[in-house]
Amino acid sequence: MLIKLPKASDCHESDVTPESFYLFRRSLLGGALAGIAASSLPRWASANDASRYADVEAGKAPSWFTGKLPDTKWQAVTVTGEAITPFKDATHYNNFYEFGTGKGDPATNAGSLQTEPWSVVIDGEVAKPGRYALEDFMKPYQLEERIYRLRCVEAWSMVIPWIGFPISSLLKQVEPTSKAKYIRFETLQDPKSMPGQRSSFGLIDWPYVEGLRLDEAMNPLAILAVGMYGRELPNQNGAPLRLVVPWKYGFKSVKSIVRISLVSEQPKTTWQSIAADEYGFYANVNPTVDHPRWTQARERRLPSGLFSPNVRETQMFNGYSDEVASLYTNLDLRKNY
Ligand SMILES: Nc1nc2c(c(=O)[nH]1)N[C@H]1C(S)=C(S)[C@@H](COP(=O)(O)O)O[C@H]1N2
Ligand SMILES: [Mo]
Repeated sequence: MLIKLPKASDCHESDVTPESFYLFRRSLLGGALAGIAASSLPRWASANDASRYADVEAGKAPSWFTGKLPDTKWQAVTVTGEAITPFKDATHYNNFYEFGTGKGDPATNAGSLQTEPWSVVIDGEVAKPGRYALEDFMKPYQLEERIYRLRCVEAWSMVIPWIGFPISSLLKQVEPTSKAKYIRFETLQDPKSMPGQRSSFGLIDWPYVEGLRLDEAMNPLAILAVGMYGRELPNQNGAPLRLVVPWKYGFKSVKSIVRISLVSEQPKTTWQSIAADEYGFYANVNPTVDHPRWTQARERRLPSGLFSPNVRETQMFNGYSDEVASLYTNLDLRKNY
């Protein structure tokens, strides 16, 4: 976010949407594409994997993930009329400062992140705290595909097909007490595998922390993701577990989560600590409230180039007003940016 933006252009080019970037139509997919015996599965369960999208690199999915994948509710939420960002862009243009501040650094460096074994701590104001191996943590949840816009505070955006489950389902499991008012998420701290945490880039007080009000976390759009593009999360996108809150700027969507705490006070978040006048706790996408150093009225939809900047108008709550505006009826969004 400590970046120089190209001068925002006023042009509104209609998006070019190469066919290959769209979801493959389900009717085109046979079991053969999935590399599995289609006859052993119900028809609707075949080929529900990375072959749904063009040019997806195969990963090394853990068995708990591949075991759950056939039962995924595909396209549980989607965007219409907007192209899905190519996998290559979504995985090579990243913000993950633990692996460097350049957009290509996470793809280059995140291979050092060990995602297996992985454990998640649930603590704070809950009836059922605990420390879980990720495969046990995931047991209760059915996976859903959520195709969401992702709008970075730096004024670029993508459309990403996530795989995850609603945070409301997690909260049902762990039973917040009446004192729980916020939920706080913490990224792994491991300087051995995260070069950004050992560099002299001393601005950030690791680990990366984010948070939501409890009613925001309960909103059906708020998910914890374990996959994208029909496969498990690539490390640079926050494997093995990350937050996705599509109506907020991307920095709220904290990656590689190891601790989830229910708390009574508003948590102090990483970007607030760095520059409270630029990055607020709420961070709702809002085209009418500019960042002190640039406009938030428009965004570059990736892929974006010099000759096809692919600029579009930013929408209130990133286009999710119908679902989330009611959370903020009593809040001054100019003060609570
Ligand atoms: N731990 C951690 N989480 C993070 C970040 C980070 O630097 N560290 N960057 C955030 C920002 S600014 C954005 S835009 C999104 C980017 O997610 P993506 O790389 O999957 O597109 O991750 C967010 N989550
Ligand atoms: Mo961002």
